[in-house]
Amino acid sequence: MKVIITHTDLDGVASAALILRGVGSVDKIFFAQPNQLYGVLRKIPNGADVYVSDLGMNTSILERVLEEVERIIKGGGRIRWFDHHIWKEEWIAGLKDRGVEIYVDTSTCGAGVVARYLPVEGEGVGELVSATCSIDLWRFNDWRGNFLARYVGFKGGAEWREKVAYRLKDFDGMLSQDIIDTVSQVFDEELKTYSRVLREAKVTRTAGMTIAYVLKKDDEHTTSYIGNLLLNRFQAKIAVICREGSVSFRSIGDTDVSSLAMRLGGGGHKNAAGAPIKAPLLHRFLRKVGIKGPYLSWCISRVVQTLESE
Ligand SMILES: [Mn+2]
Repeated sequence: MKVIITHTDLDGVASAALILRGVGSVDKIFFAQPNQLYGVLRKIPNGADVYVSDLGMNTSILERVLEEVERIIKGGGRIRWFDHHIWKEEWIAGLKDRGVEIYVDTSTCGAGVVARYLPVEGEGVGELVSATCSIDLWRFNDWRGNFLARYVGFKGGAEWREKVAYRLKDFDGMLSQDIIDTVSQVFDEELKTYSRVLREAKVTRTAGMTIAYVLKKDDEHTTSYIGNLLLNRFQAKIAVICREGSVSFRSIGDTDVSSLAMRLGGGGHKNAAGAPIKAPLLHRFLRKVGIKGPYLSWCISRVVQTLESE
């Protein structure tokens, strides 16, 4: 059995597309958030041929992930892991000890790591990597990335993402009419989201920094744009995007949010990171019935406490 486990965003989907291009086809593609990785690994049978991409590690899942990869490999399986997030040396060593072939390279995006180390070559590969890194690394230097990120974000769910991965497998650098039409629909919705974010965002100050924060739904292709919007509009050092089950951080320049995320049990990059969070049941319930205030206050107070406890 051959499977891909990858992140849910453009980088994850593009990584899957490049793996498909490199290996032909697979039996199943799992799309996961970092905190869902362990749950997915548990479902993988012994002896499977597994490709993991664009998914980092964090201390809260490490031990359980090690157990699962050991089980899969001892059963005759093979695991190749491609990532570009910040890893501790001991995490890499732990996986290598269990036989995982791991490639971590922070100089590119997840799709770039797959292309470089699987490796995958051919027409359009460099273009797909460039467009993907443009969004994922916040370079914004390849306009096609803006289209592809929205194409991936058109619908939630694994079915759509898998369809996109197979479509991008043969990406030749051109945007098809189908992509352009889908993206224009997405963009209309997005503009509504941005106005809502600016209406609902709040600002707090701690440790001499302005922090802008907002609550948002689970669709995540807009996270970086919302982060950028909050940082700019409120002249904030850190933008905090709270959602059900997780929180994302964005910053500019020297402000490092990856250490903040790590202290909350997550991880990421210096200017873009995230962590799992679990609010008390009451707050989650109120949020579900449309009373968002307590959830957002709880989320930002967790972040502020963590920043102040440095
Ligand atoms: Mn990525």
